[in-house]
Amino acid sequence: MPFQASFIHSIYTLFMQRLSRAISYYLRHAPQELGLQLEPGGWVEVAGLLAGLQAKGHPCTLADLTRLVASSDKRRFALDGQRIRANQGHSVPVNLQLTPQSPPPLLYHGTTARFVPGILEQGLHRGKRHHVHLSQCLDSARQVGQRRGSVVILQVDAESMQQQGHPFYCSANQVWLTNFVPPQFIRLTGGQPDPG
Ligand code: HQG
Repeated sequence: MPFQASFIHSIYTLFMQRLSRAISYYLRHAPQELGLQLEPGGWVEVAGLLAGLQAKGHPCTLADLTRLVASSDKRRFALDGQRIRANQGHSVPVNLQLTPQSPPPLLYHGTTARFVPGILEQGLHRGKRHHVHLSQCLDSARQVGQRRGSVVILQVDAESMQQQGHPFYCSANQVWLTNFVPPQFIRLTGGQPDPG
């Protein structure tokens, strides 16, 4: 790529990363800061989001937003006509209209070494979010855990949990969600990445 094109590409990539972080924040944690209220499912009007972002110094066009939704590695957002939402990860009250589903027998949670003693003693808590987030594959769990440093991957016996009455939900971007994972269902893994 010629130097000038590569420079513009890098600037645009940075712009999109910043935009993604801003939209994650507003749609999951602070819609009121943009004067928005989440509808059932977590939806807001695209026009309201664009206007709110503009007012907060994150100007973006509908084309930027569409590209962001399509290119998000984790499919963090969804567009539905004139509406947009974050698929999961909220801390504000919202009814995501999830229905309980049967999980795969094993799920994984990526975390960091310093949290492990507390988790093995008290279980996995949802913290400020609505749910504990779990992944179907080791690689996704590894990426989540790496955000905080030295990664440890925990294996969750989802099948036994479900048999004992713990509900599971699956978000539109394939994150498995549950309310709490008691310690007896958690095991340390070697954390080897998926072969494929
Ligand atoms: C830990 C990102 C001590 C837990 C990611 C985690 C994910 C405990 C942290 C999504 C504990 C909470 C969610 C206990 C839980 N003692 N520590 N008893 N129970 N923890 O960010 O799962 O990129 O709320 O292990 O990729 O890390 O934003 O949850 O480390 O999908 O789209 O407490 O956020 O998605 O941290 O991440 P978080 P998470 P995005």
